[in-house]
Amino acid sequence: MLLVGAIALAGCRSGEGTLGGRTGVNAPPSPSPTLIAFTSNRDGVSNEEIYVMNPDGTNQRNLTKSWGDDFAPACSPDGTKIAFVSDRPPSRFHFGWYNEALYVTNRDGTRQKKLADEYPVANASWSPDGSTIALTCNYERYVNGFPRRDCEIFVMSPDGTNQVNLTNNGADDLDPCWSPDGTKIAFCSNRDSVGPGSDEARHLGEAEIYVMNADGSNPKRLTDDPFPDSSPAWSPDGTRIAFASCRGGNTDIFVKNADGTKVRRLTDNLAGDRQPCWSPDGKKIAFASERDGNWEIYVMNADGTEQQRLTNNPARDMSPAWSPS
Ligand SMILES: [Ca+2]
Ligand SMILES: [Ca+2]
Ligand SMILES: [Ca+2]
Ligand SMILES: [Ca+2]
Repeated sequence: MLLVGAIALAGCRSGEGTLGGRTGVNAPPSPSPTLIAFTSNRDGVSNEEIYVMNPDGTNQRNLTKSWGDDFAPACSPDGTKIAFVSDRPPSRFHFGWYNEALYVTNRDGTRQKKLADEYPVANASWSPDGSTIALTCNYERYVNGFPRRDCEIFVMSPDGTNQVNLTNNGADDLDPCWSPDGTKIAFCSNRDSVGPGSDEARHLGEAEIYVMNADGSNPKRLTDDPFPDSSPAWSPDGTRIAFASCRGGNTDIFVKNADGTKVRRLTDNLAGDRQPCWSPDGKKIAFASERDGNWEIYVMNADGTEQQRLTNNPARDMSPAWSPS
């Protein structure tokens, strides 16, 4: 699939398996007009699609139905659109690959439209007022005359114009997530563990969570531990940031106050648990877990209780994105 986002998806280098048992099955959450978008390859092993479902796991349906891989959904703040990444042709052809491009679709799958393919895209996040999209690009720069790629966070208008590189350094910067007040962007980077050294060094670097102003200024590190931290997700009330971390020996979901204090572990099992995503009311967190032997979408209360599975099939179901309406 994609090369970008490698540090976020690389997981722990040891100790992560699929040995955890299933969590108890509890009553499903109450029906809600919101939906959860996610990625699944259930309709073809090598072909990812964007799906949506009700927050209780019912009515799962394929929105994209394209020949390429479609992944990394991000819901617009008004709930009408879903941005996603796709490598379907036609896209910019570069170094023997079609660039993964950023697309947008209505939430019913109609009007799928390409927004940006200047660089391969990994994922995106809408600003709370819907005026800007932040995205992870696999940026290409030339060092000593040779091309070298690293992840950068760009912002752009929702029509794909006015692209600005906010990070612009030789380390990987990815997984942007806007603060609910729109003034800040949380992201993941290995900038403090490795510099613009070899590609091997960069991808083995220890990713941490950072927060910067929405114009890219004043980046501050939120986590500081020797294990990869990734996928920051800002709570709707702005007080907390959920993220995935390998600090427990395998990937689990943690939450920290947005000022960096008081870390708390929400999942605790031997399998991978990743990609936290808050419900619009802040009461629940959806996430991807491999605890039943393959990736499924789960949901839990924001304190980690009542973990329950929403998808149930042998395919890979990941990248939940909860639409605000
Ligand atoms: Ca597809
Ligand atoms: Ca960078
Ligand atoms: Ca785990
Ligand atoms: Ca599955």
